[in-house]
Amino acid sequence: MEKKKKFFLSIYNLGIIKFGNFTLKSGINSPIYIDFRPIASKPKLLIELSHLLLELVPSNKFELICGVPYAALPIATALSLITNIPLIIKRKENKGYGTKQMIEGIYKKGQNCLLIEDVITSGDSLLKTIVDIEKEGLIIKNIISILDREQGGIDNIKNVGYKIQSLFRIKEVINILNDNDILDKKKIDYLYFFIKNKNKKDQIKKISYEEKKKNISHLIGKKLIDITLKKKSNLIVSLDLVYSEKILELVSLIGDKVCGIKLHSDIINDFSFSFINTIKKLSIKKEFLLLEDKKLCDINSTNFLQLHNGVHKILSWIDIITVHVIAGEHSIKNLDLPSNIGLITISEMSSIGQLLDDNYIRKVLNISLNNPKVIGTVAQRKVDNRLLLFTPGIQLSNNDRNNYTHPNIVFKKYYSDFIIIGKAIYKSIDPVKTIEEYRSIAWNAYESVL
Ligand code: 5IU
Repeated sequence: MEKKKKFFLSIYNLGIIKFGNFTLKSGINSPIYIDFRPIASKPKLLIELSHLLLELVPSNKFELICGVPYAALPIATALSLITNIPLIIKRKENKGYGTKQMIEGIYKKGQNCLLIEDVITSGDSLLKTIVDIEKEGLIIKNIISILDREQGGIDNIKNVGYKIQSLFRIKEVINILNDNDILDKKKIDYLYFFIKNKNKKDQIKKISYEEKKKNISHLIGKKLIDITLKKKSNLIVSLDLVYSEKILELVSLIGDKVCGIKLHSDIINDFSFSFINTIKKLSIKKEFLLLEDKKLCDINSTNFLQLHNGVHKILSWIDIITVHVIAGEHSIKNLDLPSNIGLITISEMSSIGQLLDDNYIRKVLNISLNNPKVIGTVAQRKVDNRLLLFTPGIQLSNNDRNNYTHPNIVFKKYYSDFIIIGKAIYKSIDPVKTIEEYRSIAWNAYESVL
């Protein structure tokens, strides 16, 4: 048997492939999860792997070795020990203090580096590592991955000008398992079916509001889409103003151009239920939903108390409320929410230096998909099509300093369903003109992706 195949069978026995239902970084589900970490506990296999990798790129070609954290770290270390080529360590996140250095080790600007990745899917995490290494003045000469999930990652990396090779491809690996009768036929057929049908370049497809409505079971999610389609507006305006009169004035002007108005009721100095009655009436007359950006973030019992008590009595008037699920899935279960109130989780924030990383985001998406009260999530990336995607941090005049993004980018790049806009509207000298400008740009951006 070919050396490579034999090697694969020995690592397969370590449990590197798990079958089930897994949520990947993007929130999409996959029936397989591949994890090369167990090899780190088998020194002989690690050395064998290093020799196989060296057949792809001869060691005289590079001066440094780096592994994409964490899974590729032991592999990169083994390669370094075998070849006597120095290792550099890429941090997953900076230490948060001191030099904020992302690369550790001894190196000089201009040296060329071999980069090792364990599994390549879309190539996104690899691209982030490339940026960090190049920032240090190093040159990425070659990249090797152990397994290519054949989901477009290799092409994405090649398209931006890098040389990349993979030791195994997913199809090849399934063939090996099939040829050696390792898995029952049903599982093999399912895997072939999965890679044939789902392993497209970009697994999350842009779907229309009509299609999305079919995916969303929550009443309020469906209602939001209906309003959007009727008004041809995917705008949610955040009226972060501190006096109710100002808020009502703007709602009267722009209410018929938006699908939602978002409030922070706790910043309103003269909050009253007569204000709530008026805005609620306006929301019915002008057809928009009311969102309270409460960002509940506590343990379940406190979230429950905050929802059902307090001076703002939010459950009596909101349609949608935002939640952080930092306290885990139970924090948003059994909150005794009426069926006409939906939750929006916060997967990712728009602010520079926000602390929510890929791992956290993946877990929030998973929780969101499994809680029927959740209609969608806030994020700055594509998410599973069973969730509505809300994206804040939007302005037409964006620049590096303010970190705002143009609507065209979020609809085209993230497939956002709704954009949340604050200052651009409530600080505008002509909000009526500005809202129409945003509405038409955002609607055209949505339509252009379909
Ligand atoms: N908001 C963000 N970013 C986020 C989340 C919420 O800006 O990641 I989660 C809120 C804050 C503000 C509104 O209420 O959305 C955006 O207002 P501006 O467009 O003025 O930045």
